[in-house]
Amino acid sequence: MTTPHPSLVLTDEVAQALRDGAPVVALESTIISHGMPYPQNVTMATEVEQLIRDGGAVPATIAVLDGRPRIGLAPADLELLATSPDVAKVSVRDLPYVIARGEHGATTVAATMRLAALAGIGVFVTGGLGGVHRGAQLSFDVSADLTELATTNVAVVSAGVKSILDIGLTLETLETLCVPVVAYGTDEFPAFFSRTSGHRAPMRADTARELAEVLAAKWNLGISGGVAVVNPIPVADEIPAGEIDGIIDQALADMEANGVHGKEATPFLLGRIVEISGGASLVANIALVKNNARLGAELAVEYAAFTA
Ligand code: PSU
Ligand code: MN
Repeated sequence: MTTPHPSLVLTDEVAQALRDGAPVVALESTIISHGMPYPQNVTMATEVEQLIRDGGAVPATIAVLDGRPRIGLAPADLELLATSPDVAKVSVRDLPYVIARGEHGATTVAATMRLAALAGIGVFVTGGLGGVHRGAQLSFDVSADLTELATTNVAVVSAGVKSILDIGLTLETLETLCVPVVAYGTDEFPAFFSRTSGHRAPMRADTARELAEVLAAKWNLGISGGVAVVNPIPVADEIPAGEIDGIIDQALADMEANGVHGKEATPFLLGRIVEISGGASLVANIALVKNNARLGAELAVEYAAFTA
C-alpha cells in the first residue's frame, strides 16, 4: 500500500481501511458547497456515504478545513461545507493558497483526485466531470479536471459531462490526454441528465470486474493517469435531451448576460439550471450521484480483490 502523505489528516476509519487494503471510495466536496443548494446538498452527501458503506466500502469525503487537507469527514464537517459561505471552490491550483492561509476549501474533481492519490485511494465517485466549455476556442475555458485525469492515478466514476460543455471537444481532449473513457453498460457516452449524447463512448464495460481489470492493466504497465468511468443516469431518472437542452441554452445565455466566467462559470450554470427547471434537474442530479456511488463501491471492492 501507499503510505498516506504526512500532510493529510485521515479519519481513523479511512486510515485503517487503507492499511488493511480494504476498499475505500473518495468523494468530492465542491458538489456539496458549490454544486447543489442546502439542504439537499448535505442530505445527498450523507446518503451517498451510506450507499458506499452498503456496498462494502469505506467512504472518504475530501475537503480542506482550516487549511488541513482532510480525507474522511464527520457529519458536522459535511454540514459546514453545505452551509458556510466561507468555503472556497478549490481546484489543484488553489490548494497551496487555501492551505497556506488556513482556510476552508471544497475540492473539485481535480483537487479531490490529487488528494485521494496522495492518500492512496484509487476509486472516486462524483456526479459530473468538468471539461471543455462551449466557446473554449475563445475563452480557453478547459477544466483542470481533464489535465488531472491525464496525470493522477485515480478512477473517476461520473455520469459523463453535461451539455453546458462541448461534449465532442471534451472527448477529443480526453483522447489526446490518453485517458481511457469506459462507459458502463452502454455504447453511448452519457450526458449527465440524459443517457445519450449523440457521441459514442470510446470503450465499454458491462461489469465492475471488467472495469477493475482496466484500472489494473493501466497501472500495472506504469501508465500514469486516471480512468474516466462513465455511468448513465438510470432510465427512470433521466431528463430527455430535448427537454434539458433548452434549459441549458437559457442558463448559458444568462451566464453571458451576467459576464460570469472562470471558476464561477460551472457553479453559476448548475444553479441556474436548478432554478429554470424548477428543481427537476436537482432531483435527477441526486439520483445519478447515488447511482454512481453504487457502482463506485462495487468497483472499489473488485479492485481491492484484484490487488490483494
Ligand atoms: N459538474 C457537475 N457538478 C459539479 C461540478 C461539475 O455536474 O458539482 C463541479 C465538480 O467539482 C467539477 C467542477 O470538478 O465543478 C469543475 O469546475 P470547473 O469547470 O471550474 O473546472
Ligand atoms: Mn474553467
